[in-house]
Amino acid sequence: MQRLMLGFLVLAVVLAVCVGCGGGGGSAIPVATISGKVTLGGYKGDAATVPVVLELRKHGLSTTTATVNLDSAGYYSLGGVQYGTYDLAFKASHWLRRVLKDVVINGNVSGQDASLINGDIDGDNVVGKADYDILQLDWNTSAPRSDVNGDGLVDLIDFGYLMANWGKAGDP
Ligand SMILES: [Ca+2]
Ligand SMILES: [Ca+2]
Repeated sequence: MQRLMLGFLVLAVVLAVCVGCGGGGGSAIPVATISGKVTLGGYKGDAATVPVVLELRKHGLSTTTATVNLDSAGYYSLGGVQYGTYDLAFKASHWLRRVLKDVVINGNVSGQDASLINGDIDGDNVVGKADYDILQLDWNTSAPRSDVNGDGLVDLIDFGYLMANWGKAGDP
């Protein structure tokens, strides 16, 4: 009888271990938090009001997209990122895309900083004529899409940023 009890006990332990290690088919990929600072070029407004779209392009695998909120100093943090090697693509409304390549995540990673170039009003990742056309339409208004420097008015200063960055393209 004791031997039978012992047998059940061993069986129970084996089952418990199996549930712990193999229940999900071994698919539990560890996750980490990435963080850094996004510099919104030429922006006088509050960075905390500008959502940044962060694409996590996992090499040879999927791409997931998250929207990160900056604090007023431009810092962000994103948790739940599966371990792996990624290209991190940052894009915000009227800024060009910036891609940080070959970022290895095998634990929490800080210092993933991106400096974004301003002036892409229509969001096609190039600063040029199409952006100028929209700026003209919004001239002397407070339209956020064309208020490139975030001072509340669409004027010569915003036009100046377009001129300064004219012809530039973001990372693909
Ligand atoms: Ca554009
Ligand atoms: Ca402005």
